[in-house]
Amino acid sequence: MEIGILGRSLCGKTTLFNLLTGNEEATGLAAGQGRSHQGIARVPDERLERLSALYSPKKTTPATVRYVDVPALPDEHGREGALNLAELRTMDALMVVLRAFENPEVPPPGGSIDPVRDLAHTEEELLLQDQMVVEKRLDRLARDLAKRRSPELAAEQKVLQRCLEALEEGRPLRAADLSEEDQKLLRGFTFLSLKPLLIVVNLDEDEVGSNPFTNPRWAGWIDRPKVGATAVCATLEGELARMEADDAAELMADLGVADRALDRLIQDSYRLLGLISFFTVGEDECRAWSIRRGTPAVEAAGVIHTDIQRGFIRAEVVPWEELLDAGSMAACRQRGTLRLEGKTYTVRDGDVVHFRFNV
Ligand SMILES: Nc1nc2c(ncn2[C@@H]2O[C@H](COP(=O)(O)OP(=O)(O)OP(=O)(O)O)[C@@H](O)[C@H]2O)c(=O)[nH]1
Ligand SMILES: [Mg+2]
Repeated sequence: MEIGILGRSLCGKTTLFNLLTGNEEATGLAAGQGRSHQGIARVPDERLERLSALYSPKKTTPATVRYVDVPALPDEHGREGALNLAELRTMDALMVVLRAFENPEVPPPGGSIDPVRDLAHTEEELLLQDQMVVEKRLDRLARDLAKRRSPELAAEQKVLQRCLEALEEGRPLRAADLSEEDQKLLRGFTFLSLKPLLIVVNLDEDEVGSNPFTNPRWAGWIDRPKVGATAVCATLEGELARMEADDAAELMADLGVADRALDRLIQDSYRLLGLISFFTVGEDECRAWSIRRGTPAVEAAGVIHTDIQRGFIRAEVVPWEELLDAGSMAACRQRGTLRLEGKTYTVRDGDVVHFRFNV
């Protein structure tokens, strides 16, 4: 599962991407018009940490999110170009970085700092792209339907007309009222405005700890379906990342910041992708595995190994809190809280699972 990072030039995309993934790509004006970068972030999960403290395993493996830092394309006039939309089409979700920091060394696009304007600018480009794709397909459909009757094509035309209406009204497809079936029909178009969107405001150092979204100008942007919103100060996060844990905690206390914005950002990304985690535990490894909400046990087994899926006998399941409370899987069995589940059991977020299989 991949999240594409987009935004106007010099809003801090690469800076944030480096912090999220531990990559060390060049940033700022000196980076020039870059190419895109890929990297992986570990999803912070207190549940896994606590399970790991119980088992002291050789290895602890968290869930991950893959980020792709997609630079704006250059144009003939200067740095600020069109968004690199072709590359974003294959992403599962988008993260738009909006500049709210002052920095005299790097001029902001549009000549001033205005994150709401920049979001509108970005969303407009996504809508325009989608509208072009819809119109082209509708033209084609009209021609084909004039030649022959086809219930499938007629159904597609109907859904696309609704999409066009939404787009013309300035509504993204993620906010259009589309059924599961409609969405399945639309999958091949890889519409950009249909993808879940994480709005990230890159705060000024002076604004650390503040919530920019209380400003009424954000109304209508953040309270939409499949949209997440969070604020972060990339500079502060960079400093915290370089500090010892004690010093970082002290600085955060001084600034009145309760949690690590970067951690929250990764967790929000994970949620936006529609992912949940189940755990496997043991002396060798404690590990978080990613599945979509609603995944049956037999498919969850397949995420670990196809052999386990093929030879699935049953799943032994206990919620993570119960395992911590009892102290071991054996103790859970004694207490009667370890459940035996079959192939169709829907795995829940935070389940600790031991699969019995036979190959
Ligand atoms: N003061 C301040 N500067 C920042 C912050 N975040 C990023 N910068 C600076 O802004 C400049 C641009 O950052 P980048 O991360 O390269 O921006 P970008 O969006 O990747 O830029 P392009 O890829 O060229 O579009 C760099 O010089 C960063 O050091 C911030 O929170 N505060
Ligand atoms: Mg960049």
